[in-house]
Amino acid sequence: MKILVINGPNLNMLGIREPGIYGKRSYRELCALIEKTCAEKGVECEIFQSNHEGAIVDRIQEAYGKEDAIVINPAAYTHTSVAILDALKAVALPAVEVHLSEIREREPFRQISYAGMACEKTITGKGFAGYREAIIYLVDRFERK
Ligand code: CA2
Repeated sequence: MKILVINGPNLNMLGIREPGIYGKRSYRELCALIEKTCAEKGVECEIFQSNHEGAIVDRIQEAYGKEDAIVINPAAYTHTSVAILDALKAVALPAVEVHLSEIREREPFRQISYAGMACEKTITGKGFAGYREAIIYLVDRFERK
């Protein structure tokens, strides 16, 4: 099994600013946790981060026929991007949406998630642990099939 983990704009800045919302740990530490979780579960993973909406759409399309599942934190594009929603729908891979913060308790503009409409599960407000939970969920789902 191969899992694609996609992180959207500014998540590469983790640990540098806004530790009160997103925590003190760096993006490298997040990648290390993702890789460790995948290794523990015996699955391959690829991590992709981009600040560009079109690059994220391209990477989702590339997953078709290549990866088995997607974990996605589209960051700010969560709340704006119908293009990312359409790409997720087009490839129709099982996907889980992750947010570090509890978006439901934040500003009104964060209350809509377009990408989430194409995801079978959404995990919010659990910090880095949300990625771990998403990976375990997708591996268990794959193994049940
Ligand atoms: O809670 C999440 O994971 C978010 O997807 C993070 C996005 C935000 O726009 C979403 O509403 C919720 C923002 C990621 C920006 O990350 C930063 C990292 C360091 C410093 C500033 C921002």
